[in-house]
Amino acid sequence: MFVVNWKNLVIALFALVVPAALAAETHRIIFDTDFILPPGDDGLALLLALQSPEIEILGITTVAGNDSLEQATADVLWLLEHTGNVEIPVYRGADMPWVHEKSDYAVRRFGEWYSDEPPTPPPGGFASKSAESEGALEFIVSTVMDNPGEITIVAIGPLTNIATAIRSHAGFAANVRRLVIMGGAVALLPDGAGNITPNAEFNFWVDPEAARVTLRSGIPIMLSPLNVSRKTSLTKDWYEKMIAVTTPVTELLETTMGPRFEREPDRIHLMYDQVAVGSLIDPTLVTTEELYVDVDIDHGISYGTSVGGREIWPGAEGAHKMQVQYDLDWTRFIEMFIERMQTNP
Ligand SMILES: [Ca+2]
Repeated sequence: MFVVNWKNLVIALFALVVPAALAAETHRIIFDTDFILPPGDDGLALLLALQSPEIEILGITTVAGNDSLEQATADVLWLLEHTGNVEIPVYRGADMPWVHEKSDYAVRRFGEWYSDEPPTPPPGGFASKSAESEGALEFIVSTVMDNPGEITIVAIGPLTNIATAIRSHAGFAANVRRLVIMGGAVALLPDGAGNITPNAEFNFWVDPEAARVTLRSGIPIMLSPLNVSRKTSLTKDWYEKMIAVTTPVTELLETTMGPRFEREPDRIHLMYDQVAVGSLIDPTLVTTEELYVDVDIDHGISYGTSVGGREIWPGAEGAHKMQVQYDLDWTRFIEMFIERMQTNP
């Protein structure tokens, strides 16, 4: 007679289920970027994602920000080709913010988001890999809707593509697993000044209307604002530790970052987008506070400024709560970053 030994059955089931639960979660992500090559932050953030087994990049979507859309697209294709990642598809996104128009101020200050100049070739010439014919909006919406509740979006440029996806499809926001954003600066927390106007951070300032729609969408958000970027401090000493081991990635870093440290050996460089990616890999690296965060879209002196509060305040009735990073274990972060750069993929 067959008798079920319940104890053995439970042990067998436990052995099957527990290792899967304990295994590190792999984040399936869409990487949305106003890409610039290393030593620029998007380039280093992409290298960190590519070199990290916790992250699977389903596709890269480009947006105007640090540079024009076409330059960002050409440069990200180049980086993928030069790191042996040609299988990752790249989709062109928005080439201008929703409302913000080119201004004399924008031309004088950082960023080439408004530019319609043809892209200049990356070092050694354009990649032979091309962008997909499908656009970023279609890719973002279809990937999320085909995998409800499973896809994380890492958005490290102006939020034009993400907000357009939210606006274009009623069910989209509810089906995004989570959104990790580099953007904003929160005056309520330490180090909350802006970097493009006195109080506005660059990504949010380029497309304030898109930032507001995204932050109000109800998607669970982890925000990596300037407050936490300012806890980083990449010095020549750390750079030299990074390139002390020779791999294809550290050779690429030596070529791209080396001249900067030779020119200015004492300068301390901040890391922005890299922190957003790093916090997805290991959330214990950052300290957060849950705040309501909204974005000023009045075309006055605070256009594009993010405001964080512990309670809703007048004018911010549509704001949502999100995790806002304001501190970082810098040593543990940079040691992880260096270790990943030195790992052969
Ligand atoms: Ca960026």
